[in-house]
Amino acid sequence: SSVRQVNIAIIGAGGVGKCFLSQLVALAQRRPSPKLVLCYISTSKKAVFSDDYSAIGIDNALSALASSSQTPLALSNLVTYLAASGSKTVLVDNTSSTDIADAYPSFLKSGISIVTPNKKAFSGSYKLWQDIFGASAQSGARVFHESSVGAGLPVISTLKDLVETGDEVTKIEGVFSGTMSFLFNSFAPTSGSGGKWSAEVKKAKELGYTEPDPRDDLNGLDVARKLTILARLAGLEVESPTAFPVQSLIPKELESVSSGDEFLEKLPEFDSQMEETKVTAEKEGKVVRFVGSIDVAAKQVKVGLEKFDRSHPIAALKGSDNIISFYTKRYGSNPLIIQGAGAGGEVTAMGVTSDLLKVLAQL
Ligand code: NHO
Repeated sequence: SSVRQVNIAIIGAGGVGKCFLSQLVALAQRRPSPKLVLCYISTSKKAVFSDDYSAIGIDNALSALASSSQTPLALSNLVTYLAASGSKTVLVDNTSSTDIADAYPSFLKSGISIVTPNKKAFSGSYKLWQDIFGASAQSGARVFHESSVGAGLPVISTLKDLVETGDEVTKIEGVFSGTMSFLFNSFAPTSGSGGKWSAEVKKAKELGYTEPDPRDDLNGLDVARKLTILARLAGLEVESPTAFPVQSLIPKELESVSSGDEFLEKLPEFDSQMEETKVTAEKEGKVVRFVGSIDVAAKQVKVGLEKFDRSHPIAALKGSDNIISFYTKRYGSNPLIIQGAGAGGEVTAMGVTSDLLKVLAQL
């Protein structure tokens, strides 16, 4: 690429954002050209930037944030600020904010490329999806979101390759949630008895697998968002992640508690419900798992609990692994399978960093 400098703006410095920053430090050292200039970084409360876009040291960005007294720019002002820098610019959205997702078309129309693990934009309304890719086609700004499904696993890029090379995807199925995978692999293992449901949920949160509020994983919506994204890439005009059947694992009584912490506190009172589901499967010699599937021909998407033989690849997953099977015309009855860690800061950030490399190659 002939571009000599690319400006980077980062929103979000939590579990994924911190890992992304350390991967960006290493990337800037390995690849001196184009020069990567961090010109804006913010969390929900603080920001660091200057009117002349001078470089914020990437390796000091977190301490600069901590000691900063600047507040984040309003999104419309951020678009204006970034668009006026005179350099190609990439926005890295490491939040799960809907407001930021809704602003993607504005960033893209102004020529600002986007890389993100945030699922909200791509699993929101179908209109937002069309606005995003329409704006990108119009301005030439790029948008990549590999980590919105399967963390760093090459799920979206593989599906795009299948579709763009003219294969016909008939079915996609698997375990799409690192949290759900971890929970069921440890709650209902193929051998041994497993732990208490509520204790495993707490552990998953401590390990950084869950969404900031674990209910966003347990209500099935996180998986529904991922399936919405894949279904759309496979050509289905899915209106929203609530437009198909999704099973929630949140006890009715806890649906309306105000905070994620209060939810975790009360969850042990409901352990018997999940225990019953597990025992029912065991009586059939099976284990229970939380899965999603897309039947492309029948235009059917669904998310929920299913029972599997202990020898089934879905039953035999380990840790927080995801498994995604693509059934296509070319691959016939032996699906193309992608498997590996599907949650955690480093692997999620890897997807974001590799997306950034793709944008850099195309600028
Ligand atoms: P955190 O740790 O809560 O950090 C969020 C940061 O964004 C904070 O710095 C906060 O101040 C900032 N922020 C929030 N709203 C803001 C706003 N309006 N303006 C400015 N700043 C704002 O969240 P994470 O864990 O770092 O996650 C970041 C994004 O990555 C989320 O969109 C999340 O969905 C996505 N993501 C995370 C993971 C993961 O493993 N942690 C995965 C994929 C995507 O594949 C993973 C996955 O799907 C996990 C899922 N729970 C599963 O499968 O179990």
